[in-house]
Formats: sequence, structure tokens, C-alpha cells
Amino acid sequence: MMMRASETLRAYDTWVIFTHRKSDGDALGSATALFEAGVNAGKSVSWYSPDTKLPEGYRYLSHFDDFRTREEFSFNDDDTLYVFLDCATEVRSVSGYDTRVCVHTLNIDHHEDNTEYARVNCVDGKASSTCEVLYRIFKAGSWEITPKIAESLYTGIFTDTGGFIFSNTSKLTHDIAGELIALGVDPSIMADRISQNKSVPDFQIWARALSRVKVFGDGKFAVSMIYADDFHEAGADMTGTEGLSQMFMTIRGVKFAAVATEYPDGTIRLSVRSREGSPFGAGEFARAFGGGGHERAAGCTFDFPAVEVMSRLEAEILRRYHVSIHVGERRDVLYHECYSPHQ
Ligand SMILES: [Mn+2]
Repeated sequence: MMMRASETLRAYDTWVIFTHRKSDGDALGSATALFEAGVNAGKSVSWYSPDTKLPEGYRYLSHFDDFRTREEFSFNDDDTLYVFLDCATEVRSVSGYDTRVCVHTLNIDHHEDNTEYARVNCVDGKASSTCEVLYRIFKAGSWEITPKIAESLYTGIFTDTGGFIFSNTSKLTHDIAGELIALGVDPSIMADRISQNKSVPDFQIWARALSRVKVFGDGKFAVSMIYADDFHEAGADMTGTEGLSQMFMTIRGVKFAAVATEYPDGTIRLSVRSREGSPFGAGEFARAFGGGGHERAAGCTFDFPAVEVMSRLEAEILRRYHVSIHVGERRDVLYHECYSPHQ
């Protein structure tokens, strides 16, 4: 699978890279790594994001400024390879682009719910990150991994594993990180750039979200919310919330967290996290509202007025929780009925 992806990349002189909305470290890391590898191999490369602005903290990545917006995209010709990175579905990824006209497509991803929409699909749902998959493609095809590429790949692996602490972190993840360090990555500098690099306005957004936390359901669930006015008042753009929902998982006993963000047009987006011990997974919850992602990290829209979001969210979570308790009790009853020594 890795070799086929590598050969597909080699076969085209022109690449167009697509990444998903609300760029995160893995999307940006994989896009900039592939961009650099393409340039080094003499390819003509361009990269389109549905975002109009990328999170400033990632400016250290090479080709950070080479992304173009949706408005600048137009379908070119038959000799172009369209590469989708970190995109579970075409729609979720490049919303607004008409990709049906793209014939030559390559899908590189690690989402378990990837719909394998491309002509060539290189999807490993067990991989920590798209950057990890891309690293394995580069290795399979003996692509040179320069220090710049190594930094980009390390960025995606670091962010998608929460700094090597999530359950998607494996020996292979650490082995690859180790190889990237051998290729020139400084882990301490990278941690500073990624985790200790918030702007003051972004920090204030986090403070507001943290102050509004509500924990309920035997301490298992945490919800919070950021309103559109918060961004306005703090002078923050909307790119600085990566990792925020994870912060609520640091509360002792919390197994499931959801953070709602109100966009200027009134749309509410949920960022959802779960861990072992949660009665339902983040992915399962997000899918119930038409979203998706990973089992333990997912997202969706939540179609309620902003003033009702917190209470609706609590109600939706508690409803599912009570169903799960009820099912659990019924299981106990059935077990008892089947195995009772009195029968
Ligand atoms: Mn990812």
C-alpha cells in the first residue's frame, strides 16, 4: 500500500494537495512535508485549504505561506495528481471544491471512517497520524527526508498523539519519532513551538472556555462553550483552539468532553473527546449529529441556538448515559436469570 502510494506520487509531475477545514498540526505537517518532498523531486506543487487563515503558531513549517484558499482553486488538466491528506471524506475535507472532476486522486489518511474515495487509497486506521503514514510512504519509496520534512512530519505525529500520550501512541510512533530526531529534529524545540506558543488572545479564549466548564453525570462528563463574542472581545481569530477540548480530559474522572464553539454565522461546532471508561465514544457521539472523526477524537455541528447549547449538550449526553446504564442493568438481570444457581 505504501509502495503504491509512492509510485503514484512519482508518476506525476504536478501535484495538487488538499487538506481539511480547521487546519491542525497533522494536516499542516503532512501538507508541508509533502510539499517540500515534491519540490525536492522537481515536481510542480500547489496546496489548497478551505481555511482562509492558518494557525500562526505553525509558521515555522516550511511552505507555511504557500497554501492557497478555496477561491483560488480551479481544476486544471489530466496530468495533475490530486492528493488528499488527513481527510476522512472528500466533502468534510475540501468542502466547497468540486472534486468530482478530479480523475487522478490519491488519499493518504489515518481516519478509521475514511470512505476510500480516491483512485489510490493509502489509509491506515491504526496509524497515529497522517504524518506517520506519509513517513512510511517516503521510506517505502526511498524519498529523501530532509530536516525540514522531518520537522513537518514530527509536528503531525506530536499533535495527533497529544505529545505522545494518547492511546494511538505505539512503539512504531516512538520509533518513527526517534528516526526523525536522528534526521535533525530537536524534540525540545518542537515541543516549545507546538505546546508553549499561545498568543495572549488565544490564551484568553482558553481561560473563558475553562471557566465555563460544567461537569456532571457522576463526574464522567465535561462540557464547555466559546461564544462568537469571546473571539471578538479577546481579539482572537478562530485558529487557536486546537487542543482545548483535550484540556477538559485532564479533569480527574472525566471520560468524555465536548466543547462547543459558536462561529460568526451562528453555526455551532462541537469538538468531542473520550477515553476508556466512557459509556460511548467521541466518534459515535459525533456521528449521531452527522459528524465524524476518530473513536476518541471527533467533531460535528450541533444545530441549536447558542443560548441553549450547554443545556442541550448536557441533556443529550445524559440521555445516552442513562440508556447505557439501563442496558448495563438489563445485562446484569439477564446474566442473573441465566446463571442463577436457583434455576
Ligand atoms: Mn490526523
